Amino acid sequence: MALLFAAAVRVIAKKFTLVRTAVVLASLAVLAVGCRRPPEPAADLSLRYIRPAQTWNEALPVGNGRLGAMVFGGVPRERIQFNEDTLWTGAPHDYSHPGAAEYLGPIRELLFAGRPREAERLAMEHFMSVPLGQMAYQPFGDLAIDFPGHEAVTGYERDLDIGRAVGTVRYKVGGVTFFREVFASCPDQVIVVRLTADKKGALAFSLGLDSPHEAKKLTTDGPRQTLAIAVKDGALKGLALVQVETDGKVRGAGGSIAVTEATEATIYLAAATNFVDHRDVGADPAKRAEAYLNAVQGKSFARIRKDHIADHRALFERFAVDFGSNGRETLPTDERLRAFARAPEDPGLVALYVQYGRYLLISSSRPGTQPATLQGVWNQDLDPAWGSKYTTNINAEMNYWPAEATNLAECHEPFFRLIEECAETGRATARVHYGADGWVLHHNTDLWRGTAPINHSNHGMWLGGSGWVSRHMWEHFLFTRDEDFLRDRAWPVMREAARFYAGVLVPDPKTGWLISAPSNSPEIGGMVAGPTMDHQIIRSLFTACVEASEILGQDREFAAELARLIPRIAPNRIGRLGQLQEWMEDVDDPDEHHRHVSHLWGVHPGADITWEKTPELMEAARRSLRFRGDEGTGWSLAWKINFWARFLEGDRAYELIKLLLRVKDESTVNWSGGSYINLFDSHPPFQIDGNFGGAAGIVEMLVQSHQGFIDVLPALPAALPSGSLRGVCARGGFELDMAWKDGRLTRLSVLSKAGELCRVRYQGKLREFPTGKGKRYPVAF
Ligand code: FUC
Repeated sequence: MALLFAAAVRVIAKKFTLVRTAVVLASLAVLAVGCRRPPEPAADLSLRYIRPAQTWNEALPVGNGRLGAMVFGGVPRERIQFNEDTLWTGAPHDYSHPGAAEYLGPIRELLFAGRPREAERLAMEHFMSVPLGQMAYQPFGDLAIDFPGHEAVTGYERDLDIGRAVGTVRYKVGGVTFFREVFASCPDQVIVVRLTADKKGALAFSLGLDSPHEAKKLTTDGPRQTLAIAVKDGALKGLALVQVETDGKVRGAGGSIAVTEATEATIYLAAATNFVDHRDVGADPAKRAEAYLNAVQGKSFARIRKDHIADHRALFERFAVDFGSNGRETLPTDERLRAFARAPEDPGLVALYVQYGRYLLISSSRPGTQPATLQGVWNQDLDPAWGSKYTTNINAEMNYWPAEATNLAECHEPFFRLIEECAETGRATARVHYGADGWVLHHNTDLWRGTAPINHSNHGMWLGGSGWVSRHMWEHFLFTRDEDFLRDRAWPVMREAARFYAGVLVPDPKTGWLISAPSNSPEIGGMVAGPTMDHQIIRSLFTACVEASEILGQDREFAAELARLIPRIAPNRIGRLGQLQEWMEDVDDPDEHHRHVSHLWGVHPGADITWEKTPELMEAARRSLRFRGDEGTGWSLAWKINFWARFLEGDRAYELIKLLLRVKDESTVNWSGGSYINLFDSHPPFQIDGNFGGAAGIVEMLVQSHQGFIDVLPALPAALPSGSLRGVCARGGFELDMAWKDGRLTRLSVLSKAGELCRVRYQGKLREFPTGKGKRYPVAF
């Protein structure tokens, strides 16, 4: 093989110029690599279609955490709409409202006097973020590729193989097969488009960059094109570069690069901005983009592709899920979704949804990148829904629900960094708005790490954000038992978040309980004193702090103070309808079908309300969820899957899965969730949280570990009678492999990564055994 390869290289070297030789070598290397490539992941991990995307929500996402692109797969024009995760409106900025703290007392007094609308008005004048809103995530640009003569094509297919993170397009024109591959490489930090024809010299196309930003400048120089842009409202600038390598002829002129008489061509797209961090925008985008592009010049396409696939698989293949098949995986994904709407028996689609959530997390959140926004890393609008920011009263957190359990803890990292940065900026907000120590995050943040209350005091005053996000760092510790992480990163964040709440809880004049005020119960009921959710979050944070201080042997006095406060915080209460009260007053409306179900936080993602510990509260919470009903936006449906999983009602949870997989088109305007045909979650519009929350919820039906033991198949629905899971993580530093058949567990083994005592429960039976680090244990029931 090696000899043949060398001989071929010699022959070819005589025939072609140096540049062309490099390209041909690269393609030979593809063949060589192809021979040695390990077996490909299961082929049914693909989304596939027999038509190009007509709209953005039909296009297919690729991403490397920093760069994202939506691939339309069009003929005769391909559109690749791309993003870079640090391109936002705005500039480094402190959003605090000077003098706000003076109004905290008066706002509280109005609330306690039963005059909430006046309290809201006073807060609007003196207590809100400056400016009132936060900044928006921006699209970067479009790469258009035109294929003259490709109007009438046959045998068209496009797909996205989420096991390898490669999108492909294939079709024929006049007997010639044209093939495209697109991926976003994390090791090489470029988006790569590979074009081939199976007839020598038959490939011809022209390409050009463009951008929706008004301030843009395009220059073409031979095989390279440069697009420089600047956002309208803010300090951020971007630079994108495309470079074509081909065995054909290349001519760059005017706004485009034309390639003719080619058999293959590779397009590299690099992009960067001047963003360094939330305080610094001093980088040089051109230098950065050029460095990315220069770094791939000496590397063959085959090598780049191989490294990309290996990098993706290293994360993706740590976890596997199989629910069996009914043969529908051969259908195009849009037809498959429509078939599911008619007959929701497609266990393979449910498994694909879990893996797609993991694919999206790997593609939008890698160490060193920004966390996944409301749209991950994918957005085409200058004015995206809710700024495509980070809403912390559910959405940003939900994005990270699958991270630990589905074995993608690294992908959690960007969120940890955001939390640490908000812990910095939130210190100013705590001081300026509350005269308090510690840090606070209200219901939203952005690239600049805004932490003050935004939009309107009837929902933006909610102060639970810092408590909820801090829990993510604690959860990472619970899953990994990584004490270094707990000491160095989680503890400072958790402790200072707790310090803020310890400083601002106030006695309720009516009941004497410590409550949070002013606040909101997201996003219903306007400004209130003492929403149930806040108390659940604060209690859970304080409890975690007491435990962490014990483990670390640090800050014991502070922990003791928190321990004294815990029993004084307003408890969960059961109201007149047998419901879990959402507020201090028993005013829940059983006909309220609001998408937020915040007072059930203690059921999920919190862990204080369980059938074991607090069955009456669990019953009341379930009653509240029944009142709220099933319908909701995508993320609301996803949360309800998790709730029903915790209520141990698998069939009920499956009803919500059906709604989440309900096929949606662009014309959907009412706020009921579902899936677009590219499986993006529909809020509507597209919002990625439902993808992540849905994936996490399906796993929560199969493995739970929030009660001090691992519960196996706690909410298995009749619709998933047989299946297997590999590499699913549980708290305590455990990783499980398991299978079930006809609704019964048939195989279970537990890998212990931290050497802790293992407690596993199946159908009420508990097994308990000590473990050694790195050892795997079969468990029989
Ligand atoms: C909150 C939710 C909306 C949406 C937005 C991003 O305002 O109530 O449904 O998810 O965040």
